[in-house]
Amino acid sequence: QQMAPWWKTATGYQIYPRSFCDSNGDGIGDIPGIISRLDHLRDLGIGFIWLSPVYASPMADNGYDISDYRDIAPEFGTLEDFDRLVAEAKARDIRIVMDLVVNHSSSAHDWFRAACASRGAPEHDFYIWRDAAPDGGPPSDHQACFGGSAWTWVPEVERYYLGHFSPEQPDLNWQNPELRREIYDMMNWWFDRGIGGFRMDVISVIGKDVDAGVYEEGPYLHGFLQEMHRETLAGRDVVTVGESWSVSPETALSYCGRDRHELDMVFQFNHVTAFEDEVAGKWKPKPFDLRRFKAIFATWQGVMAEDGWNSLFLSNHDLPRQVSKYGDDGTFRVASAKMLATVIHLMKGTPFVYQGEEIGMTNVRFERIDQFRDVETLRQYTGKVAAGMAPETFIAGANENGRDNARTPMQWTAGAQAGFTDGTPWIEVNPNHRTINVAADRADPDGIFAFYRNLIALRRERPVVVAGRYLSFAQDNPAVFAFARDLDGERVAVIANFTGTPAEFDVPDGLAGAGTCLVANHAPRSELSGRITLAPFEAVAVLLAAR
Ligand code: TEU
Ligand code: CA
Repeated sequence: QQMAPWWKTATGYQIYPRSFCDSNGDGIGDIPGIISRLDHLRDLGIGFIWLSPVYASPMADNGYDISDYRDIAPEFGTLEDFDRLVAEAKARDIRIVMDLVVNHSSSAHDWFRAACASRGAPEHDFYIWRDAAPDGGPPSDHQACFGGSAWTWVPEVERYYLGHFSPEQPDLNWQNPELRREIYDMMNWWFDRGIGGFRMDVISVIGKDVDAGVYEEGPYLHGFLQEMHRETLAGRDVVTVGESWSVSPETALSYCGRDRHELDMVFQFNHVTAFEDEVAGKWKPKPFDLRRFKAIFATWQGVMAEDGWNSLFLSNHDLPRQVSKYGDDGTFRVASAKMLATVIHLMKGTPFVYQGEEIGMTNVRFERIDQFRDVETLRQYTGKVAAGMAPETFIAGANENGRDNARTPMQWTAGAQAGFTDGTPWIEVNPNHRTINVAADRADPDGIFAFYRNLIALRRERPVVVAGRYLSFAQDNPAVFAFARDLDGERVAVIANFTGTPAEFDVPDGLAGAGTCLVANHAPRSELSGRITLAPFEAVAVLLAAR
């Protein structure tokens, strides 16, 4: 029997370095700070860290704008610090997965500087240039993700360049083979330093056909990914996760099917975008509907049943805090944080925990625009308020769905600045750190951290959690998420109440039986049968005795 690769039994943990732990009092989290907290992650039981970008960068988008792919930003540390992180993590059985941001570079990259100086420079073609429209305006009306035109005029070369995200993030021209060679060499350089893989930022955009107006999942995408695999990934024991906001159940296996030789898995956002407005996006959320949410997960579990592999997450550095978004960050904060974790961690795939999630950190409530730091929030604010939106309305939306919710500092203690820094943090700490913090949660045997540790250990120890077939139940129930996992005659039944009120639930035949309670955030249950009453946000998983 073939052993599952390490990344199928491991749980990932995402670190947003700027907000994790500051070692030198400048208010910015850094690599020595991460090293000082590795024992926290070892205790949690994770197998790898996805490290958001630590490369040299002017930080227009907190490192998703890279000016040197082979150096570390001074505020985060040095290459020696990075090597030490890899070694110290390895000593704790943790691998370091880096963020690969190669759809665009920073406008401060040497390549871009050369590209702007002359049309004749070899680097000019590393970027995407178009002539002005006949009226002198941009070549198309394509809008940048963070607001405004995606095209910026450079007088020296008398052309516009594409910045699909922002002008500080000029898109790299993947059509240029020398550019691709540079990227593959750089990836190999990091692999040779001992990293465990890459999370690939907006990878579905690299194959774009700009003149056809096709940005997502363009015609060149899979050719590039297959070439990248041949040139860097083949034969290495690493993990790759491609981020894609456009990937669908129909296209998913074209990235991670076993015969594709591209990626191991994708981060897909169908469960996020389903509740966003088609035009206004996350700034105009739709009401949550558990039936739709369950159907999306069931579809993805089905797509990856025999081939490919799912990544499992509700949170990252671009999303609101999951307990605020899908649970209850007031009365039932602890119960609902555990309930959400139960559902995600017991599906088939590789779960990703976002820093602070393991102690139930919540959204923050800012009152003034000057408290926000995120480039997307600030640019959208300018655009939307200029178009007539009331500032309070925008701020309410940003407090609900904005990216800074995930970026307030990690709450280590109840003390000053949550123990994140001895100085002034680059973004305010959430005042609720006085009650919600690592020290308090870890001191509680019934805390959220202890619960996550149990879930993560279950995945390491029980093959049914890794490889079991996923079966949906009670799909029409608007309050309860219920499923089973099956492997070699073993069945785990999972039942979760997604609401803050008690839920009557008729246990379906497939989930009924007696056995061992593996997970419970309420009184443990070892028997499931007939009509049961689930407490608010109750979640339970029972390993049913053979039936
Ligand atoms: O995000 C991809 C992306 O499309 C986001 O802009 C997303 O639409 C937005 O965050 C939703 O609010 C990746 C990174 O995760 C993000 O942090 C970067 O800003 C972005 O790429 C550009 O590199
Ligand atoms: Ca620092």
